[in-house]
Amino acid sequence: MGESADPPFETTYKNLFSNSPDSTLQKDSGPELIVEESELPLIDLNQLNLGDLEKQACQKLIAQASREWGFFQVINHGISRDVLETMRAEQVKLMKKPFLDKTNCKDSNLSAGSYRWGTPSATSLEHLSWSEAFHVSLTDVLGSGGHNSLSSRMEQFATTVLKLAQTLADILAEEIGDKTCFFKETCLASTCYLRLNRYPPCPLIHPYKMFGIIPHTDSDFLTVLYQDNIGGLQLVKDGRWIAVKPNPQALIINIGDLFQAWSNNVYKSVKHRVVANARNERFSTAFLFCPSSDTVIRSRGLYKSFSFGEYRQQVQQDVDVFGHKIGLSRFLASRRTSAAGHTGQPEPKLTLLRRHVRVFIPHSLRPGRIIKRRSLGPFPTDPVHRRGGVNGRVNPTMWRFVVQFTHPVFWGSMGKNSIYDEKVRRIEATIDDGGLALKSA
Ligand SMILES: O=C(O)CCC(=O)C(=O)O
Repeated sequence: MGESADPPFETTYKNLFSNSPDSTLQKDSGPELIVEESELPLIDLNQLNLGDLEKQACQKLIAQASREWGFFQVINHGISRDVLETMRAEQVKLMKKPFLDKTNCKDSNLSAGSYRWGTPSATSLEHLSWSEAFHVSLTDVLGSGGHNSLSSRMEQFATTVLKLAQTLADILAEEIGDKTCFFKETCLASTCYLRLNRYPPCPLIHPYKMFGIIPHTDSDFLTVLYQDNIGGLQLVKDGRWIAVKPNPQALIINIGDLFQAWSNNVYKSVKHRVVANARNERFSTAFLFCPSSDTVIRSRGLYKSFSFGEYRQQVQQDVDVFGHKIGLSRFLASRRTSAAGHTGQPEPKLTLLRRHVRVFIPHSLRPGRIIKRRSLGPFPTDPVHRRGGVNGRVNPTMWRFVVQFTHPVFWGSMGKNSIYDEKVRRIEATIDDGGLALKSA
């Protein structure tokens, strides 16, 4: 009998299934994931090659869709069917390998840690992504000279899609009055990523109650997505989730967090998710248009300047501590103006009350829990979290807990979340008028 290609979702997450109230498993309850299907704005990029009028009209459509939807589809995008289909064939071959070979990145020449599946920090079924992916830095595949067909197909796909991404980014910049070389200088083949996604069928619970990928925004400038025709991608439009109808001729483009910050919120990085499917597996390939880590993203006022490296580190820290990404709101300039001492303005007065504070121990950092580091951790002095990416166990005698202030007035001195390490088994927080006392036991 051949070894299974599917990750062991059911055994690894059995506690989530058994802890889930029966109601979550039933059809009529749990998150409502069946939503109305809609056509994304469809833009014919051939218009860019015609006269000035057609070109300008096309540029305006791209900017309008990025402002109003954060998502659109393009046809006549210049990526040949052959490049797309051969990429997909190699992706399918890779994903059909035995699970253990994928976890070891065996035979694929990809860096250890490229393979991800499920959601290690999930504490309930609503936090679980029923999918597996290779998250590939293009430095792993560039100049591969065709040393295996997977690398050479990825290189061919990525270098072609990069040109499309640069064209779109330049248009979006020009449409907000900033004709710039910024994207050509900072987003290079070597700084971008490919994400090869597979969504195995999910026969377990009522499948349309399960996420293939949980709701998120992308942490890049923009994403170019090549999906098959199974469907399942959904996004938020005007406060409602809508389902994207697959179009086999089109590539999907979506704005990421960096573009939202860079454009000072003109273009929208919109939440999206994928819904699991009971019968069919689904594949998608995402090209993530990213700058180098030290590139500074300057917004025109709404956000403070931050480097891409800082952004990613903050996202990773939030995922470790809270189990989910917090994203751009971490970098709002107004946070700085409310911080003590930065503005010279007196801090608004507010008495600290019970409702302004939450004290908790993040599930992902419970004592003894095994964690797998993927990148530079937020707590570099802790042996588990030191630089370089190691697997380890959270120190079983040391508890990390978080005091979260829910009102920005208190963020000045402490930050929104203050993290403490204590040799304790119990934390008690006493909040009296104007004061917070933490007692450990
Ligand atoms: O598979 C899709 O349609 C979306 C993929 C996605 O959101 C991601 O890879 O972050």
